[in-house]
Amino acid sequence: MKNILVLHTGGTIAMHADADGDVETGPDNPLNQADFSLPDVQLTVENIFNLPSEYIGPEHMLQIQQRILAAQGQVDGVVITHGTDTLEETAYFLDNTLDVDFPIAMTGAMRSANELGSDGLYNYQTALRVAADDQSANRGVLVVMNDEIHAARFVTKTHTTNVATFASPVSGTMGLITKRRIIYLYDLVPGKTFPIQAVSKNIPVLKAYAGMNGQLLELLAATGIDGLVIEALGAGNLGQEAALGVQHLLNRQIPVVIVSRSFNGIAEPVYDYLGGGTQLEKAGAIFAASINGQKARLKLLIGLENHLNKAALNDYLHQF
Ligand code: DAS
Repeated sequence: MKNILVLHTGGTIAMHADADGDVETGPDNPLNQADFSLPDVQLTVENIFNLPSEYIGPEHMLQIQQRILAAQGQVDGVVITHGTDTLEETAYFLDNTLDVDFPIAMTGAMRSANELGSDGLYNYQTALRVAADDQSANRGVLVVMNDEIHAARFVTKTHTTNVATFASPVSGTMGLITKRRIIYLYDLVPGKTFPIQAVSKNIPVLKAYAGMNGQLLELLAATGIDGLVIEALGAGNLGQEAALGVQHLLNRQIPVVIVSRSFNGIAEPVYDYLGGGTQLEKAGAIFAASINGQKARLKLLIGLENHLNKAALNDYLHQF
């Protein structure tokens, strides 16, 4: 018998559409009336929140992380149901701060409980199957949606409404779910994890664009932020004025992390001119290889909360 802890947090999977088709939260999570059972699986269900995931922040992620840590030795797996808008961020936060040997599977829905073609109950059942499968252990946090399994490290929401919204552009889908099987296509080298007790750092994310100047960067340098993530152009480049703005932050010892605004690929220092990645790195900016801005922000937050020095922060953020 596998004992699976289920943590419901809210999101579309827990919502319903009203007569006008507007999707809203309700007092009871429809999943609590889920009418299916899995052989040899016993569920312990907790409604930890009932929030649209736009309302979920690092403090909520920390609460989920602490609940899972407290369950060690008592459960064989965890399923978290969550809104899809920030699901990848909660998954990534947990993937970087939990070192547990049981599976953690997150899922959500793109259509609410009473909409035609609702995907919530189906995704919930497949997430339970994945969490109860021995193959799913020691793979980090998994995102299970639409008969696919994705690693928290690479998954991202790619479509505003499509049930196939979650994809892993850099690595590809990690696993497939059929009516009878759970199939893993590859393993990942385990990533480094850190403990975390607080999530107080103020770290904005800025998307670069053609003609961006240094004004916002200089304002941010003066406001006392703890770090900044820039979704830079191409492989990790900025215009000349923006590069000078970055220097203001670095001069104040404020860490600046560079990712790419491109949907796919690896950010790395290539171009050796003012604003080019090579000169940004020489000036002290840190490149985060394979992740998007929202994930780099959480990684920098975890690194700063663990008081990592520049070299350790560099290694942690460079980690693929
Ligand atoms: N309601 C949004 C959210 O909670 C979308 C969703 O859940 O799919 O993230």
